[in-house]
Amino acid sequence: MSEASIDVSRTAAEGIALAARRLREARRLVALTGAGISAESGVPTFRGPGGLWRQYRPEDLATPDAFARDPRLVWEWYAWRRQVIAPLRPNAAHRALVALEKRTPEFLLATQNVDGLHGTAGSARVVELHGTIWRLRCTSCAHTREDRGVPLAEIPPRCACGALLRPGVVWFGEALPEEPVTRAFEAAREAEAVLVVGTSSLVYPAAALPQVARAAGAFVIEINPEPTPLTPLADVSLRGPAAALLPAIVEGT
Ligand code: BJW
Ligand code: ZN
Repeated sequence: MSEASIDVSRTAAEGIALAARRLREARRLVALTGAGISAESGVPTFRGPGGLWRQYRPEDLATPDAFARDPRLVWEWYAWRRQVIAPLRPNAAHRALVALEKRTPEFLLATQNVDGLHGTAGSARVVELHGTIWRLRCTSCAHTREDRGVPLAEIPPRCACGALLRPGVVWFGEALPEEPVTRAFEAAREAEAVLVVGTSSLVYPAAALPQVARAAGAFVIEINPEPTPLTPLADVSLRGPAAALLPAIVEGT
């Protein structure tokens, strides 16, 4: 083994120990998760190798204009994703966040994911910043409904009022749901540490959450196999998959 590789592994071990200590000491914690935390469960990420955006253009599928132009095409994409996600199970990273929540006095998990796997794992203090793929919302009246049916009974699905239903997710150019965002940013301003797992840190306003926490004095821990725009701002950036690293820093505390 070269000297360089010995150095790298020692740095990684030190990073894990430091992250573990800061998580153990923090009484107020915020975790921000993205698609990468569900990657090892089998959920496709958006960007990067095999990411959803490599095959599809977001402007064709994840915008209000796209839905207005071709609701059937957009619904076929969401119906396919619902079918992919439905049988998938939470992984060790989701479970580590449940353990962290249980032992931390003030904890909030803000997720950008629409797959619902944090809830399935048992996380209770969760806000879904980009909504959920398991809720349908009417484009005309106030009706919403939880629907885990796979496949959907009709595409595109319709409300009893006759109007189209849409996926209960947040598309580009749409405002995020107010209450979850307010809760997340308030918690970020109060947090002693913020744990950022499996996100490219490219999509705003979610990407601003760790920046806000850091400006208010929080210790920033990032877990990601790749560097991101957040990496230079992080106090510890651990390079690797969440399902291995997250249990290590939670159980190592
Ligand atoms: C692993 C791993 C493993 C792999 N372990 N890690 C400022 C500047 C420029 C633009 C803007 C700005 N502020 C707002 C904007 C516009 C826009 C935006 O951010 N654009 C940028 C792309 C430039 N934002 C918006 O439009 C937002 N709305 C808004 O700002 O509204 C303003 C408004 C106010 C008032 C009235 C009206 C409007 C809305 C954003 C909605 C995003 N929606 C999507 C789709 C959701 C529905 C669906 O699922 O179909 O959300 S886009 C997509 O990206 C999805 C994700 O939640 C989001 C983030 O992606 P994420 O989670 O980071 O995934 P990836 O794939 O990008 O990254 C995965 C990462 O995991 C990688 O880093 C891997 O390395 C890593 N990884 N394996 C750990 N095993
Ligand atoms: Zn309706």
